[in-house]
Amino acid sequence: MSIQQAIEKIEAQYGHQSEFIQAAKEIALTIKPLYDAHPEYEALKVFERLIEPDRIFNFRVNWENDKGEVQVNRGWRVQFNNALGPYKGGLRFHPTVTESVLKFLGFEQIFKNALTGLPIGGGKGGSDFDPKGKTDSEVRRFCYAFMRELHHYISKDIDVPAGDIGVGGREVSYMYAMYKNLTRESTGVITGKGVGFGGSLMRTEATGYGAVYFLENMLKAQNEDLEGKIVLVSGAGNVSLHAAEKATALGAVVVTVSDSQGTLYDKSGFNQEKTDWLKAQKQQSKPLAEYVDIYGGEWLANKKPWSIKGDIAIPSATQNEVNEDDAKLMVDNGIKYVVEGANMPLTADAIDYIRLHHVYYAPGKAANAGGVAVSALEMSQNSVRQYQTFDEVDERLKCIMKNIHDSATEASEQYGQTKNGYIDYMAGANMVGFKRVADALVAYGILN
Ligand code: NDP
Ligand code: 2IT
Repeated sequence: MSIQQAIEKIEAQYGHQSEFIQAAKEIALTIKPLYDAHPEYEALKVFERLIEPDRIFNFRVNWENDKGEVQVNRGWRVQFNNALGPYKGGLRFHPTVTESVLKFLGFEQIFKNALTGLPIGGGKGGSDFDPKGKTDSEVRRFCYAFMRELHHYISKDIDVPAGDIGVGGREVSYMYAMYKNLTRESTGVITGKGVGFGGSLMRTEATGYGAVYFLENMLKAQNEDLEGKIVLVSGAGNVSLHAAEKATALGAVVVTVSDSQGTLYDKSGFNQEKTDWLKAQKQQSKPLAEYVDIYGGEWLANKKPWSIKGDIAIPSATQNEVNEDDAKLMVDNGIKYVVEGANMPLTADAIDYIRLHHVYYAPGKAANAGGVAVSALEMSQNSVRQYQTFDEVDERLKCIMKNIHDSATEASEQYGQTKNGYIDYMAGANMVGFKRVADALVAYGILN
């Protein structure tokens, strides 16, 4: 079965899962030169096998709110592919979570994890639970109830979850506590734990910092650096604020962050004091708009950041937040580099538009792989029961992001995707990640 036929098959079967189809098509479109060079892939139906998750667990979560009322949510864990190692990937708690969203995230995670060069397969999970407006005790009861179900399917060598949207250190701690309570194991089965009870230093910062390390490599390839560059960041969560923090530390001027209510624009840039304020504000679920009363700048209610002039965009909120009109705005406003902090923040049309206009484009699979990479380092620290220092982890992260950058560049050149000096990071990264997984599947025969 050709790649095209495999796509037609999932469109017929899962046509309603638009996010998953979008992610599968993106890979399909870019790996063709690699697939054509390896007839064994088609002979063993590697693509057709890879687009079907190994299994999906789908469960009900009952919990009680503060009034003692019973609440019911849906939970999932998608174990997509474990050719390279235990299933690995985050848990998302957000009302927009569906099986389609988790399948797209799990599918992307396979190739992202392969790109890190570490022994981890791909998975994702979560719930349609909405943490907004919930008290701490409600979040705690939900996390306990969620893990009471999930623990049946995970273990340190089988499947190791972590955080994602709506799941940070607090939620990970509650879930880890319930896992330990039920299994009586201290194997560190979820990553992103608190430092001091199994967590790795730098895991909190890793995704945002890693994205900026990737960007540094992209700039270097064009004989540029971050000094004085104007950066637009979207989102105001874990990834966004750490990307903003690292870009600022390296000399850039980050002028926007945003959330579901609008965009905060400060043309003088978010220095460390302002970034710390933003972190504290979001931690307490308070409005970003209050920033203006303290530090000045502008609050653009219900607006995205892309109408502002800049050199670099780092969309770091959620999938499909940048559509074709936004992409046009980016190009018109001078953006030369787009680095995806989020997973699939650009629609397919937006990607086409910016690539057509030769904007350097780092797909999430490559650019935001630093988070899961440091999760894998947390797993190895848990296995040997020793901690690494902040600087040791930071050095490993820099090295991993450089390797991803360089291997994607090399593949873009090798398969003729670099034209007139334009490095096609999307094609390059997809081919490198896909090849590592596909070669393992070929070696295994038809198991896996
Ligand atoms: P957080 O929950 O910390 O922050 C999410 C941010 O995005 C918030 O500012 C939130 O706004 C905004 N947001 C979320 N959903 C929407 C939406 N539907 N519309 C508008 N704004 C939205 O999540 P993370 O920072 O962890 O994750 C952000 C992205 O990065 C996701 O795509 C995630 O998959 C990806 N990612 C995360 C990694 C990690 O290690 N955490 C690793 C790799 C990728 P508000 O506060 O108003 O809800
Ligand atoms: O999308 C992602 O890579 C994550 N949310 C992090 C996954 C992980 O296992 O650390």
